Amino acid sequence: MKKTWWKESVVYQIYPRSFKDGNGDGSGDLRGIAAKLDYLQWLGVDVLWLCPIFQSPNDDNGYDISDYRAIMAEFGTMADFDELLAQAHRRGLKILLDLVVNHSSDEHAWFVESRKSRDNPYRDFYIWKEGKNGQEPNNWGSAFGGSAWQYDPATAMYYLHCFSKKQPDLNWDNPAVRREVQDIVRWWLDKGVDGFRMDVINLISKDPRFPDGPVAPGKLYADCSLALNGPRVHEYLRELHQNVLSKYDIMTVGETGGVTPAIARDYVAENRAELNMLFHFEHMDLDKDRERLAQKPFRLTELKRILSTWQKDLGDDGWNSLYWNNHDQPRVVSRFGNDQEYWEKSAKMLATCLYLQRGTPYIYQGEEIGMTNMAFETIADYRDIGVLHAYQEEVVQKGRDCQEFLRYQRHFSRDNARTPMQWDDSANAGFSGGTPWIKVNPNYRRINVSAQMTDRESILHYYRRLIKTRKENEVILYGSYDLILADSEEIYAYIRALDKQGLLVVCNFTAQTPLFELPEHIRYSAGQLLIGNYTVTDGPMARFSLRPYECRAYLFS
Ligand code: TEU
Ligand code: CA
Repeated sequence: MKKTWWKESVVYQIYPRSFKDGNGDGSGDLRGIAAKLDYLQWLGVDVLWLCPIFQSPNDDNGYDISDYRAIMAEFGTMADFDELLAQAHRRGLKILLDLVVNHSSDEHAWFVESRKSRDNPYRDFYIWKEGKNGQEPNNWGSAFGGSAWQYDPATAMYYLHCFSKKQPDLNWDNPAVRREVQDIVRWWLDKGVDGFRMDVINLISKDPRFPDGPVAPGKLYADCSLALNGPRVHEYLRELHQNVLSKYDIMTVGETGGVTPAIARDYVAENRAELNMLFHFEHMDLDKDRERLAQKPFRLTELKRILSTWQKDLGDDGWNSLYWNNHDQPRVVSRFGNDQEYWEKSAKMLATCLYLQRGTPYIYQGEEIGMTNMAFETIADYRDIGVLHAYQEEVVQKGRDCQEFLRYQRHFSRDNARTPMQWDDSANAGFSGGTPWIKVNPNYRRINVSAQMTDRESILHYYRRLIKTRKENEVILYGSYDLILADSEEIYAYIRALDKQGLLVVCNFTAQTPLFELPEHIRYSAGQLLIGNYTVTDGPMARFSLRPYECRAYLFS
């Protein structure tokens, strides 16, 4: 397996709007990020992924871009960005930008032109279709609810938007669109950025027949995700790679829903020359019934099966991204851990379980201090377009019980991840001197960076230690992975091995005290505790009982 810097890096994801407000207007910004670079360097991460910072009307918080070469005014100026990049590089930190090119904003100059007339030179930058019998061209639905087609009276045709109607899908079948995207990517790489996270990148190629899709019970439309992994997606990614990406020493990670390990290989295998790695979502729907908007029971055996399959199948060719959290997901400690009595133990355990696997770790802002879900009380507290649209559709239109709806959103809403970063116990968690754009989690007095900085036993210090431990042990970076005790619903345990070095990782996902027993076929001579979340007095590594949410990693040879 080829060794590269991005396989040995730890990525830290920043949601700029909620990270740090530099000018007191209530919204995070680039100067705010720059002010926290020392902190990030101290933590030991290598790469910062910034969610979109480009000019945008913010229908979907920057995922609707109206100028790919300009900085969103609320976040600062291009000079602020140049300064941030220089300051980051000075500290050895790399910067990834979020490339959102499946769609643009409807306020982008291309779309403003495109909608003017049927023969506008930019008409084919987007996907326009005639209606069918006075209705939408097909039954595709938008990810945020309703049809994925919007009728535009100016030209009496419909345009496709797999997300909101302010996010029209670009037409990648048009070579001029692909050239524009290449130019944008080259422009930023020439500026010195270190790579891209590519938003819904496997949605860029639509089936030219635009066939109707299956409609789930109780729904009106087919999920637009049926258009993922379309017919020409690999051709387009290879073209982008060959013409632009391959000319720079950068990293790329695709956001790709609807991808199994078998499908993933075609995107990330080394000889494919497309992407370095991707985000799959197979472990994100484990406890979520998307169709019914309900919680479903979490089964550890399922989580293990999914993550282990990815570990195995992208073993020697391809590379995994390791994440529990991002700006679209609830907080992991509230989800697969325990944000009450075992908050600290379970946060450390979850980090250990994931970040000692093979792949590049992604830490989402606040995860390193165990930030939790937020109990928003009313619909007025929410900011996410996804929640607001769902509310209209489910509660207002379909008459669904409002409390039940809010209960679901308290578990799963994207706004759980978007509350301001908790820096200290001063007003607004030290995030902003103004009124934050979204409510601060009231638990900030207890959970914040400043308190954890001074406590060597904190989650924050544990993350720092874990990152350091990864870097010091080649077996964590490049060793093989084998799940053991696959049938346990309590313990997640696996073995990593490289040459003569072995690593045993044992994690208790419960508040109980299950007994761990090393399977007999595994031989070892001596074990040394590398990291763990409880004090361990030396004892056998082959058999011990675990305390609530305990984790241990033993190095052996
Ligand atoms: O998300 C793509 C995506 O598939 C989401 O709809 C995801 O399934 C959902 O948020 C989970 O609740 C990306 C971005 O990460 C997201 O923030 C954007 O809203 C979306 O693309 C459109 O750009
Ligand atoms: Ca600001």
